[in-house]
Amino acid sequence: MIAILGAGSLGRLWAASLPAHDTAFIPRPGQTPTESVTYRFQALDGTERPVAIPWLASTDRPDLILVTTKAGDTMQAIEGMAAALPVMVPIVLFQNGLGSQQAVAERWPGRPILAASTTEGANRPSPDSVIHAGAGETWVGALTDAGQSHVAPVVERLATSAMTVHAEHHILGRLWQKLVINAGINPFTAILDCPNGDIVTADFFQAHIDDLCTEIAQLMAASGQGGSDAPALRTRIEAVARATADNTSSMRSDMLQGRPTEIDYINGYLVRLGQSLAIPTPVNQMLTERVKQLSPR
Ligand code: KPL
Repeated sequence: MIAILGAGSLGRLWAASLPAHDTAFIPRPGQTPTESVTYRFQALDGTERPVAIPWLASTDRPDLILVTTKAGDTMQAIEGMAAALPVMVPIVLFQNGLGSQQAVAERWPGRPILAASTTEGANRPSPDSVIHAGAGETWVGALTDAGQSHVAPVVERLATSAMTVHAEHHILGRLWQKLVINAGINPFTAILDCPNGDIVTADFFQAHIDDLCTEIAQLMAASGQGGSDAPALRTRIEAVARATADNTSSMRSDMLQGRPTEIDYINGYLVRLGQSLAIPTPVNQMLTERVKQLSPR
């Protein structure tokens, strides 16, 4: 059985897409919910169906854990269940940004900790409905040595969802690629309160994007993630903003719904990395502060 920690839109997408009866949601510590998690699921082709996913019972023995919590909730959520989990059960982290994944791998170096980077699009227009809004791809790789031998079986298991899943030997590099996009789009959409496509022509974006990309390129080079210069990063950021022009970014969506954002794991991660590498990151710092001023955390 696959147990999913985090019943937000991504957790519900995987729960609805994996074979029926193979998934359960993990309750929060101290919670003993009885009813299943029920929602309407709209597939890519527009068809809708009801989904009912049980909560994991104390007698269940999951053999794979997917963690789909927000980055800021991840450590505490895993702390709450790790003691009860056999040490060789693989844990796959689906968090946005960077920082939370390394923290988990450092906290449990002997466990098979894997990370996933996904471009599947899912949203939750109401508490009891989830829409698979866009087909994407998911890459899975090991963060700890103990995770290496689990990559192929986990990929095979996740592929039973009919979503496209690949093994990725350089998962950190893959997470960096996504971080660049999120760092270059999300804070601008949150501060300007606009869909992704609108940032490209905004004065505020134009004023800061080149310096932001220079900071990110320096950090990548200093972290052994080189290969991209600042103009190439800008081109990629703008291409994704245009390709997802009508999207509300996850950060803007969090702000609009009064939820904490993941800024600490996106631009905030880059600021902390800059501090540890003595690389100044004034634009990342300004964006982090502006988003924090506007959001609940
Ligand atoms: O991943 C995204 C997000 O919103 O977090 C992008 C790529 C910006 C799409 O909206």
